[in-house]
Amino acid sequence: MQKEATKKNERVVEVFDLFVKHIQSFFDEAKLNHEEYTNFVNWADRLGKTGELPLFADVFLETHVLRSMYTETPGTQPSLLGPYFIEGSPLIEAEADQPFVLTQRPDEAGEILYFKGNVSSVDGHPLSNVKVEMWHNDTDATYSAFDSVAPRYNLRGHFYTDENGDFVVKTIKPTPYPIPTNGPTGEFLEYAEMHPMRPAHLHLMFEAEGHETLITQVFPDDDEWLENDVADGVRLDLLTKFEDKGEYLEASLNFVMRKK
Ligand code: MBD
Ligand code: FE
Repeated sequence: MQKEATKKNERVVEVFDLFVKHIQSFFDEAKLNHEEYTNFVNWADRLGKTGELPLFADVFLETHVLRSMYTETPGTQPSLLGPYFIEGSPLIEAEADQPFVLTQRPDEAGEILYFKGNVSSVDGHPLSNVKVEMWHNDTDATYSAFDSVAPRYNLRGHFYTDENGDFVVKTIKPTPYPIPTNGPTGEFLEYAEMHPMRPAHLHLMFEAEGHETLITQVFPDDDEWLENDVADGVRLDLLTKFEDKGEYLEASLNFVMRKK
């Protein structure tokens, strides 16, 4: 016990020292004067008080952590968890050969989307009974539980892959997402004359025995914001065609999980 606690504290101290050191060298490099320093602290205070700290971090920093972790290793590329995941989504069940239904409002606006996935391990064999968590936004571009009038878990749920590692979800097509521009995160975009858009995306999280949890996203391959996602979350192997079948759209992607 004692030993583990010491080890853990060492890691915290190591990381904290680096954090302070690098913020100090950021101040040096930016040649921040005292007034600018005070502005910075006030801005950070607003970031916290408005609840935008996770948004700012996930838009401007999260992709950096992911890229340094994974770019060279085989398996599906992870992408951003983002600020809009919430715990406690409903378990969605379905009759055999029926899709898992993510929409909770009978009149949910949007194009109906059937999304098919297969989950396998890096060694090639399919993974059955993988917990798949899925969430995405609606046609107003809002996420349930955040600035949305929809039920808390609308367009959110989890389910399990079948014996072949397959799953099919019935939902609606997600919408390109403008990050809020009226708060401390978006104000920089205006100064820099940058747009606030993320391409439309599905969020997915996979949990399987003996494997690293895979947190990723899926993007329609014709989205207009793919090449300049404000949060830089797009990876080539996460693009897929959302095929127009007349009454609905159909898309699919295979996911490959890394062993622990
Ligand atoms: C999102 O919907 C998102 O997924 C990320 C990573 C950042 C901001 C909004
Ligand atoms: Fe998102």
